[in-house]
Amino acid sequence: MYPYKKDKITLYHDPTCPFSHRTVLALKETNVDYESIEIDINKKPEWYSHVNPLLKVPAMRLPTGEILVESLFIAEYVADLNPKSLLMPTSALERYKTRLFIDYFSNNILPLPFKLLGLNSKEAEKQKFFLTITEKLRELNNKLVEVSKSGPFFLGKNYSIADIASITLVERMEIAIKFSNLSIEDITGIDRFNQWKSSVKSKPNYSLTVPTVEKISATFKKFIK
Ligand SMILES: N[C@@H](CCC(=O)N[C@@H](CS)C(=O)NCC(=O)O)C(=O)O
Repeated sequence: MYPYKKDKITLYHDPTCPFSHRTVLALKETNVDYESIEIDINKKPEWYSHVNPLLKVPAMRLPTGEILVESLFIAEYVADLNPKSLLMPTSALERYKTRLFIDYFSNNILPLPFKLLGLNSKEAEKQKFFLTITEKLRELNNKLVEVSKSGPFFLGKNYSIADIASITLVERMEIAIKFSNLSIEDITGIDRFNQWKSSVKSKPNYSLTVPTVEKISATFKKFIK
């Protein structure tokens, strides 16, 4: 009916998809042995509707046959499989802060690169929207400072799903900004954000799995108006 590995987790993902990338990072960081099945979202195989009727990636099949969807919930499930990884913190307060941050990020930062790309041909609106991005980055910087002043990760010394959930979209934001002939290099007041970003990007599993700028830029076509 559809391909899967009987005795282990099977991940269906498109390596150029930021949501898929979250799940790959969680699986690799927790050393879960899994089967990777790459799906090109522009040419989904017919059988994929049996994996996820919503036709979205990522999706993850458990050896029991159950299929999990939604990248954040998959990442949290994977973190729970290996609590020692501390990808999901153990303290109730840190778990709360992690979830609150991811919720803030999803509602405030995640949509920015896609909105920017939508303004590509409207120069004045694009410049105006860049001011919003600048403000939002400062706000994000302050959220990072609030939780840990010294970093380098969201929670401080421990890398967690808060980092995994946000970095793959920050990567798209940086590339969308360059693609729009704008630059965040001169933005002041985002030192903690810059420290966080370079620390998360220097995790070996991140560099091993991040798609090239060219591959990410190719996914922007459908957002450009
Ligand atoms: N909220 C979902 C979003 C997943 C999503 O939108 N994935 C995109 C690819 S990045 C997709 O599969 N889109 C379907 C399509 O383009 O046909 C998650 O976090 O897993």
